[in-house]
Amino acid sequence: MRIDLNRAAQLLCDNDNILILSHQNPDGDTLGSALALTFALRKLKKTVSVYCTDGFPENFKFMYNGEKPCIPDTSEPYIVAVDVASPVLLGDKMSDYYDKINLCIDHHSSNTDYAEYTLLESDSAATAEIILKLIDFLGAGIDTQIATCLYTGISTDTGCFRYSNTTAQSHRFAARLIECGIDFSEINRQMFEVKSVSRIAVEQYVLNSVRYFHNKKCALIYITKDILHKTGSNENELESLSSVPYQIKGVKIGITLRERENGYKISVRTAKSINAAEICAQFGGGGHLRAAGCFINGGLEEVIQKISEAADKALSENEKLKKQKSL
Ligand SMILES: [Mn+2]
Repeated sequence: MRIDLNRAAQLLCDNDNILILSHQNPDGDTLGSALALTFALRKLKKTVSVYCTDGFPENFKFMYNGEKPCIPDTSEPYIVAVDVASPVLLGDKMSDYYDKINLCIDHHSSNTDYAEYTLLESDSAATAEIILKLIDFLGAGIDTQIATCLYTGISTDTGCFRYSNTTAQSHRFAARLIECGIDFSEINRQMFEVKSVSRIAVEQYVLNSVRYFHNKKCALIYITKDILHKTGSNENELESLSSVPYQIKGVKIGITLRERENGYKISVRTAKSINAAEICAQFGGGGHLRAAGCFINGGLEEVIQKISEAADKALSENEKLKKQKSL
């Protein structure tokens, strides 16, 4: 059942033993939201545990500050999921909890309404924005630690206030959190600039092997298992790498290949006038107008040829259309 902020605050007030869950492969928003809510509820003298199936990653240390992921083994807690659009995102090991979520707080319009109660605000750029409002309703107050967690959630989900999901509210909340005395420049440095040695090594490989097609209007990068092995990096370190080819000036189709069992997982980003989902649909994939994905069976060169031909065709058709329009 969908509920509003007031009702969600009431439900939290009515329970004293609370477990807060983040989604697997945690990002700044799910962890920042879970930790901020944990710290705020403890200020109201509640017993609160916070858990994520993949633990708390090292790069978010400044948020959790010694807090450890924990599921209480005594009593039945009131279970709250934050930033979790679907129960499977809690992770395989959490399958016992899929139908036991009492309250879900989320901003994904794709939320499957799996929880008993759902507080959903899809116009919020981050769940952390909803948590901020909820903490206000609860009257718990926002200290520097809570502000650090909330700011991290908003900043990471908006790509440091650059993505189109960023709203005036995101900026207003950020301003308020900055007034709490957080070290926002260090947070953003940690979240957007600092990279591990192995990540830099992967980038080096990838940038050295960019391929261009169709008068450099299409750029393609690939990450093979061999590259991961050579650089000592893992899948988690590849985040945002797929935006690299589309960053190149003049490129209208950016393609990223990642090696999987028997083939390559492909992500396609496109300029406004080109349909990424249409390109991927030719290979049984899909997605959005400007960002889509698919899987192609085969070896590296074979897969590159197939996807680059599809891109080439899309670019040619687009040029034809443009010509017709200008005639
Ligand atoms: Mn989020």
